[in-house]
Amino acid sequence: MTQDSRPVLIRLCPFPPDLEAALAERGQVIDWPALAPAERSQWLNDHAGGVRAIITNGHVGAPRDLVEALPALGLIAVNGVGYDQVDIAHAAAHGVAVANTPDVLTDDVADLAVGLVIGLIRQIARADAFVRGGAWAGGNMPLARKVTGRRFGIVGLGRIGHAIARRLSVFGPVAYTGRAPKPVAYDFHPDPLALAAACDVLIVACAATPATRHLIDARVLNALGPDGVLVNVARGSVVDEAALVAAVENELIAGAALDVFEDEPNVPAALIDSPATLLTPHIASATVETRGAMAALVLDNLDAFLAGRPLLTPVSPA
Ligand code: 8YV
Repeated sequence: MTQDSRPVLIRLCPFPPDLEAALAERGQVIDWPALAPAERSQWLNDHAGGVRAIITNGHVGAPRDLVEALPALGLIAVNGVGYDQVDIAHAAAHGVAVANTPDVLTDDVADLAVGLVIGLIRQIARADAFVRGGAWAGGNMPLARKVTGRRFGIVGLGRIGHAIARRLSVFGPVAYTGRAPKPVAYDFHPDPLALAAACDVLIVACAATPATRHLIDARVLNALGPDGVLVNVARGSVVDEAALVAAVENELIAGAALDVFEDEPNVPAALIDSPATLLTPHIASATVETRGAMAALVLDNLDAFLAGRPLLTPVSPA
């Protein structure tokens, strides 16, 4: 790399081939996970001063010690809307800007949330297994429950929460909770407990922050009640997973549809074994179209940074 004067970019996780190729066109890309810990220290001793940007995703984030070790670092570009694994204030204190990929994935996440609601309540995965497994010849499947007419409660009416509310409002009344009421037609509840008591389907769509950690706890699940279901398309940390396991096992709620988990990719066996759950592997933004748009936004932010222009979608410290 001595002959290469292009900026050095550290990539903290694998990306789709098109994004990998586009990054390689823009700079010298260091495949950080491929370096053993000892090699990393040696590499930092030799090259830390040349690194301008870290490219990462929402799950991996950016370790604080790496940020501190890179004196010329100016950007952490996150290929995702959630940036809970990046310490924004710490980055700002080190003169490092952070960019994420909002908006371009909103529709996909909202679409998946609706799919999970219908899939869980109408038992679509179980019905599919019923047909494939040959059980149909032996009789009909047990009846599911009706979606239309249910009361929907959304935790976090941000961009994604709004998109979910718009979609679900054709099925039944929508209410929400968040930091403060918004000028919308949906009923506001001051906290998840009040919202859970007033709805049948509780959908988690808020950002993961220290304040929202385990926001959905045993009390909230109890308030949701034995006919209520939980849907989570936000982050696993927002739900107290041990409390959720207990609620599902003891039938304190009717079921849960989850795209995110506390310790991905590890999913508690009790949730996997339960007939009352519908589980997906963190795929809310995982479409060809949206992952393409996210990659383009990562590159646009990187290009803006390298050219000294303002970032398109900067994350500001709270
Ligand atoms: C991605 C996400 O799974 O945007 C987010 O916050 O969780 C997802 O879109 C993730 O960042 C992978 O790139």
